[in-house]
Amino acid sequence: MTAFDTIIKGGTIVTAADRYRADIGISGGRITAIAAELSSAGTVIDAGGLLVLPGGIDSHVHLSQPSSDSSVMADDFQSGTRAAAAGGTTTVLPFALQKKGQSLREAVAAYHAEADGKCHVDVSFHLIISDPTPQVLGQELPALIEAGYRSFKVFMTYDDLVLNDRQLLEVFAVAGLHGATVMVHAEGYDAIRFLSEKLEREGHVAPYYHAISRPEIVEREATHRAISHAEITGIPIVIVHVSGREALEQIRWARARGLKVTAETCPQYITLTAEDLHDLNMDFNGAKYVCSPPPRDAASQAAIWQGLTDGTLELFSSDHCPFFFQDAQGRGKDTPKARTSFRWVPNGIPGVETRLPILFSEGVSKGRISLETFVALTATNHAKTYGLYPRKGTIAIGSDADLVLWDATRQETIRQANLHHGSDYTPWEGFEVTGWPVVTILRGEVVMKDGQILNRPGAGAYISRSRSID
Ligand code: DUC
Ligand code: ZN
Ligand code: ZN
Repeated sequence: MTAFDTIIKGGTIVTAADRYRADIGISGGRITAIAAELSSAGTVIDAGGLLVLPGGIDSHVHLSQPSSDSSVMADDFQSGTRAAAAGGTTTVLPFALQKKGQSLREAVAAYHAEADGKCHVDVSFHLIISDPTPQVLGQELPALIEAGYRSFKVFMTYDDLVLNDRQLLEVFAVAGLHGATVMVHAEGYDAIRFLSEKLEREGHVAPYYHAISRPEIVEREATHRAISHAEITGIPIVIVHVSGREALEQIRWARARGLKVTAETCPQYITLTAEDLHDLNMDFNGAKYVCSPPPRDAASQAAIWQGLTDGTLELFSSDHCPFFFQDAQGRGKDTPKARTSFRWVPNGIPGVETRLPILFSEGVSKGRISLETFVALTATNHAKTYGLYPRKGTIAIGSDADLVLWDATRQETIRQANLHHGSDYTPWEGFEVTGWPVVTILRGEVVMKDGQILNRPGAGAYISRSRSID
């Protein structure tokens, strides 16, 4: 009889609080011992010279999500979770989107059917509320929150998703009553429409004008409005994909008032700028970078780094929203219709696989953030915010043995050819990083080793969630 199923030997453990040399004993998929020296296991994984981090948690991922136009997501649950595993992420939180007129339960059932038997890593769903009917607010949503769907996203823009102020307030009130967490896409619908139509009238239709149609002020106004609605209804909120200084100022203002506002940012806001949307060769390449909010400028990137280091930004997610660039069936970003206006370019970029290396390299390797902050931003804070902690997001006795063995010195160049996602491009083609995941472990089983995916689709489980930790 061996004492453990697996021992991770000789690595440096890093959590959001500390770092130390120790072995980890795993039995039944959970961490059952942490000690200076452990022996007696079925499998011993040598982590000498490596960091042992909690597996990444990416709490903002879109998979198999339908669009109102003909574009189709480049990742389903199989390819999206394969890419997550390859990038050192062991839990993803995609969205179950309610279409207008659809019952929320029906939407949730449809996403479960999409995910069942396909996932390489663990999965839990946020809901997207697009049609807050009395039935949804009074019955479906409370029942689903009770059943473990403890977070949902609302949109302040997009024709098929936008909620008006009254609807936002109603939804926030239900969240408050039943203890759910609300994520807000804060960009103002009317301002975007006004600016987009003006740009189109002026003949400014190239992808670059996507960024001009959604300036920081549009994000700032909506962030302020969302915060005010949260104050009126007395609920905590999460402002997702914060892109720059103006929204950050609103979040700091809210916190100074004692409001519980959590903020998320993404790799695109520390590495890309609006200039990337420029079609310098008239090849429509700028569409590859069209996402919302759009990437800003160097000053905004500096503001985001400030927010990451001073604790204003607590979540670093990918907002993986993968489309094809050029797809023979006309389902990607580069279509005849999209070439008539930026308005028809699907909004979103792939990033679940590259999130951790980009933050590690730009943050830890360049000395901007500590290892502990890296772990907090990429795993622990997600688990706490969305009710997965301490089962996930840390390295502790009793936690799921979700780990990533990390080579802090390995230099890599991000190349589409080496990635595992379904998209036909990466916005970070040629981007050089220092720091790379070499082994990903999900509940004690090796999922990825040296870029090879080793578990079967369906090994990833659906995780029901409890209330978040304040
Ligand atoms: N919002 C997201 O959260 N993801 C992609 C597109 C968008 O607008
Ligand atoms: Zn959004
Ligand atoms: Zn998103």
